[in-house]
Amino acid sequence: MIVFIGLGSNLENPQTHILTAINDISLLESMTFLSQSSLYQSPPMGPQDQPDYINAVIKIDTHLTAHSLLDVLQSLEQKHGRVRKRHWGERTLDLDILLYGNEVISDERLSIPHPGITERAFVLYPLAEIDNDISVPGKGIVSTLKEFCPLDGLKKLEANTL
Ligand code: ROI
Repeated sequence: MIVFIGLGSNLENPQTHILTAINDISLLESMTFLSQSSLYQSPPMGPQDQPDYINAVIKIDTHLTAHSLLDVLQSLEQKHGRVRKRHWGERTLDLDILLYGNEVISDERLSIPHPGITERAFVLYPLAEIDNDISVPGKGIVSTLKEFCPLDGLKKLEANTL
């Protein structure tokens, strides 16, 4: 299954958290790393009294079910000492399953496609950088969705290495 994962961090050197998380994921035997977007910086969505976020999106291939993949990603978040201080507040590492093939999944643990995709520039622009033609089930094509989504201060970072 082709899967797109969104990464976000705004605590304790966020760029390092994102880059090491991408590296960790690329080393997992349960998935094949296919490609990644650039790193992006964006003002916080939610409470404004928190640092800017670093965001990126990666594309993988995996035989894991969406729920097994979520387990793997959540243990990686824990490994990065995930702290979540408040609702919509700062976090060391956030890993979201954005798209799981063309499947629509809705239960207590998962909402796929991720409900924020269409409104969040920090998800949509990195997705479009990987592939403009990605289809979001029930929503449309990424390049079209992007036209209706203002940048909201999103900036592509030039240096993407540690
Ligand atoms: N805001 C930005 N810019 N980037 C994120 O990854 C992000 N993640 C979140 C909330 C708190 C909604 N705000 C965010 O979970």
